[in-house]
Amino acid sequence: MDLIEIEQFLIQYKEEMDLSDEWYRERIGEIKDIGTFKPTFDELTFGTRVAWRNSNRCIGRLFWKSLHVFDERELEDEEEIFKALLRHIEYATNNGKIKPAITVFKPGVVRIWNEQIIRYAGYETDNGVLGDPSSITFTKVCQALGWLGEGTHFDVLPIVIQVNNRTPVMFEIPKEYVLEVPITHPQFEKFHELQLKWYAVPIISNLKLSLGGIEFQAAPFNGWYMGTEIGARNLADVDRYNILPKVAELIGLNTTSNSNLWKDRALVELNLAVLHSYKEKGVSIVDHHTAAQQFKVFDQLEKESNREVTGDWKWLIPPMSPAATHIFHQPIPNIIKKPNYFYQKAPNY
Ligand code: HEM
Ligand code: NRG
Repeated sequence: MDLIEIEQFLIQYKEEMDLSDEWYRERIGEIKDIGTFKPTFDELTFGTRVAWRNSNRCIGRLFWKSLHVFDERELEDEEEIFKALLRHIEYATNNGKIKPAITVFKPGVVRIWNEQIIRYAGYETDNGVLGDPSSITFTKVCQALGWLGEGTHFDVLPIVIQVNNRTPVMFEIPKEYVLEVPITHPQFEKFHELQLKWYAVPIISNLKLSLGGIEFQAAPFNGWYMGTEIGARNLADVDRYNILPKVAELIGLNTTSNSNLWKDRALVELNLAVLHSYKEKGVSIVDHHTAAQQFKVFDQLEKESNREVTGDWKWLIPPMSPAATHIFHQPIPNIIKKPNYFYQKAPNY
C-alpha cells in the first residue's frame, strides 16, 4: 500500500470535488484501518477521467469529463469478462454516435492480451503480408491458441482474456457487434474498388490505468477516431496497409517522380475519403483541424481552472499538415502526472 499515492489521489479528489477536510480525514482513516484502498465508484470515475485529462499524447482531451465508466472489478470469470466487453462495445458504438467509455477490471487479476479490442489480423504469406502487418505477432499467438482466421485483409481478431495464471481464453466477437465503414470517395467513384474499410471504434486495451497507487492492467477505453489515424497511418504507412501507390494509380498520378507530390496528393484524397465515409455512415470521427481547435479550447478551459496542460508535442501534432495547426507552433511541457494511462510489459505469450 503506497500511502503517499493514495493520499495524493484523495486530496486531489477532495479538492476538485469540493469536499470537506472532515470527509478526507474519515476516508484516509478507513483505509488505514483496512490496510487497502478500494476506490469507490465516484473516486474511480474521477480517476479515469483525470487520467484521460493527463494523457499527454491525446489531442481529444476536451471531452475528458464525459468519459462513461463501467465498474467490472468484481469479475473473475473469463466468460463474464467477455460479456462485459461486449456491453462496452455496444454502449460505445451506439449505432455510430460513439460515446467515450472505459471498463475497469480487477487489478492484478485480469489481463487482456489484445492491443485493441477490435483489430485486424495480419498474416505472413509467400506473397507478402495479408491484413495488418502490425498484428502479425498477436495473430500468431491467437493461431497457437487454436484460432483460424478467414484469411481476408480485414479479419477481426478474437479477444484473448487471461485471469490470474490460468491459460488465456479466446472469444470471437459476434459480427453484429463490430461496426465497420467501407471507404468511398465523394468524387472518385472508383475508390470503392480498393476495397478498403476500417472499424468504427478504437478501444485501447493494452495500457494500464495508474490511480492512487493502484495499477489496473485491464481498463480498456475508447473515444472516436481522428481521421488521420486511419488515413495517414493505418492505411498509408509503408509498414501497415501501404495503400498510397494504389490510391495514386486510381486517381491517375505518376508515381515515378517525387516532385509531383503524388504521395501528398494521394494522402489528401485518402483522408478525405475516410472522413467522407465515416460521416456518410453516421459514424463519429473528427478531422485533424477541428481536433486541434478542440484541443485549444481544452487548453483555455484548463488555464481557467488554474491547471497547466501537459503534452507530448511529437504525438499531438497530426501526421498531415501539422504546421497548419496551432499545436505545431507552440511548445508544451511533457510532464507526467497521475492518474494516467501507461504502457506495460506485454503479457507472457
Ligand atoms: C492518443 C485522439 C479519446 C487516451 C490519441 C491519439 C489521438 C487521439 C489522435 C494519438 C494516437 C496515435 O498517434 O496513434 C482521441 C480522440 C478521442 C480520444 C479524437 C475522442 C474522444 C481518448 C480517451 C482516452 C484517450 C477516451 C482515455 C480515457 C489516450 C491515450 C493516448 C491517446 C492514453 C496515447 C496512446 C499511446 O500512447 O499509444 N488520442 N482520443 N483518448 N489517447 Fe486519445
Ligand atoms: N492510432 C490508433 C489508436 C490510438 C488512440 N486513438 C484514439 N483513441 N482515437 C489507431 O487505431 O489508429 N481513442 O480512445 O479514441
